[in-house]
Amino acid sequence: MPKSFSPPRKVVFFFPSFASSEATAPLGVLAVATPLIRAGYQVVLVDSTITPDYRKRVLEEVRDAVCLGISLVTGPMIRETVEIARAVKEWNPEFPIILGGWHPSLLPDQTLQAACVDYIVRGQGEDALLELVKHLETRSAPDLIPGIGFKRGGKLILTPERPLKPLVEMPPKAYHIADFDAYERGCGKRWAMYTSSLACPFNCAYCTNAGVYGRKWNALPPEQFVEETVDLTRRYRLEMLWVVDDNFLVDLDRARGIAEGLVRERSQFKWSIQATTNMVARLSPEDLKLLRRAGLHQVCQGVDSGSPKILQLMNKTFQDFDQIYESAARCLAADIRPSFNIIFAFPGEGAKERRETISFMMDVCRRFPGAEFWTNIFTPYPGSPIMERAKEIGIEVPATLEGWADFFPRYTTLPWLHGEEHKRLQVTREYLRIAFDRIPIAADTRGPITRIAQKSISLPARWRLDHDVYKYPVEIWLNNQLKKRTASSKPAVDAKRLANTPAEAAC
Ligand code: B12
Ligand code: SF4
Repeated sequence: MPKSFSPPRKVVFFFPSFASSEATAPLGVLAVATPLIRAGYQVVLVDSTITPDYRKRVLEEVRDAVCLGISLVTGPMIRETVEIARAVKEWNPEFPIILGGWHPSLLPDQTLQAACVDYIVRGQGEDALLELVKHLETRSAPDLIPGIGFKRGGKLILTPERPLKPLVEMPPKAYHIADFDAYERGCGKRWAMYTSSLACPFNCAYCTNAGVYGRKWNALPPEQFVEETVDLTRRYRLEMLWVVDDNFLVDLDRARGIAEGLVRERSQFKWSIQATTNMVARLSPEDLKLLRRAGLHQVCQGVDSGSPKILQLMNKTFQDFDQIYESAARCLAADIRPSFNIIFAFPGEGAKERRETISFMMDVCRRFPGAEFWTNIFTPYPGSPIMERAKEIGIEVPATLEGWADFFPRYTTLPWLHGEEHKRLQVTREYLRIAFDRIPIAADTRGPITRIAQKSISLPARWRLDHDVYKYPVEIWLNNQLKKRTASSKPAVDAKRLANTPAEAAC
């Protein structure tokens, strides 16, 4: 007897671009895809970074799908989120659109208020999305699905929070739905992200993490880390993994176990981690050498300010300057690159504190060649402790989903940092970029002449930073000319159409 044919049940995901050539597969989407695939759904991912005609692709793919899921963080990703959601609604106002990820998790009501959004998922999405998709198919009541939001009769309804699950109970991510060839064409490197722990025990004033994952750190055991990462890198021929854990080093024995396991397995890939400086400073030189032998090549650390006063205001008294210097020295001795982050213009930072930070950065870079700094201007994100003081510090909080698209210091300024002062800080940051080398993820496509020319302007840039002089910024003009020689815009590659994903594949 011929088998009866039922069309594949399909869920389409859209990942809006964050306008970076350093893109790789979006881990949030890969995470929520697995339970769907295991339940027999076909999953299609359209990532705008590697799909120039993303709008057309989404509109084609949704025609025979159950719903569209979009993953986003606060900021410019909202622009394409709204563009795509509106385009789908124009085609079919009844077609369900679900938003998940950090922004909807932190601002569920406001996100749901947008006319083009039907459902939001708060926090971990693996179980919630599967239950929601099943509800869409059966038309059962969504009220009993924890951790979601929906609309009924013009009213917004948020169901009770879904308790957080430890990472070890989560299924593996569906890496096979990602087109690593296309990401490699855009970035020049073949790499992926990997999560091995959730949450962070600290509570920095600008950080949103506690709002989504709480502060109870939990992690995968070393054996699972080793087995999964070795398999992943071999299966997809990846040269590098960025372990996106907030604080990889909370459990030192686990870190040692991972390093020993990778050495035993003769793993070939490089990896980088994020950890607080106090945790890094706890590692002995032997620990760091072992981690290096296991492929660790970079430790990203949020130093955030060179001013003790600002660190106090940031609630970062868990780290001190000795630990930062110690961390730089020990990492470099083991041939691991220490990458430090700085946040300028945190509320309370004045000219004196900014100078302190710049002098501190210069001192670290001079004493520890090879250490690098990445700087940002403070952005008050929803869900962070500082945001509770928004009114007091003069921040106008956007009232709509669309309003958050521009809520980003590159496009807006802060009440205490605007006009000439804002310009001056941007010029200072540019000089910091010129003064000391930083190694991005994307392949370095600079020719030898560009490299030598950039090196030669680093000396006057350092002089300017030492003397706080930024008038007539000729070096910046020169650097921009040099950058034009190697400039790459949003990668013009199209992801190959992903084959229908068989339910039993890979996860
Ligand atoms: C990797 C990463 C990036 C990468 C993204 C790469 C990529 N391809 O995704 C890059 C470097 C580009 C990036 C950029 C930025 N990032 Co970022 N990033 C992260 C990081 C470290 C990991 C995210 C991740 O993949 N986690 C692993 C996955 C599995 O977890 P998840 O994302 O939470 O996903 C779960 C749920 O959220 C949910 N979910 C996610 N998507 C979806 C979709 C649907 C449909 C559903 C139902 C559920 C769902 O289910 C998932 C599984 O449980 C987080 C910190 C963190 N600890 O998560 C910060 C973080 C997300 N980033 C943040 C920020 C602020 C930024 C920037 C704005 C920083 C900046 N100032 O430049 C930029 C955005 C730039 C832009 N143009 O928009 C904030 C977000 C704050 C906020 N309110 O949104 C975080 C939380 C860091 C922090 N502590 O402040 N980031
Ligand atoms: S240490 Fe990092 S992840 Fe932890 S609370 Fe502070 S900023 Fe957030």
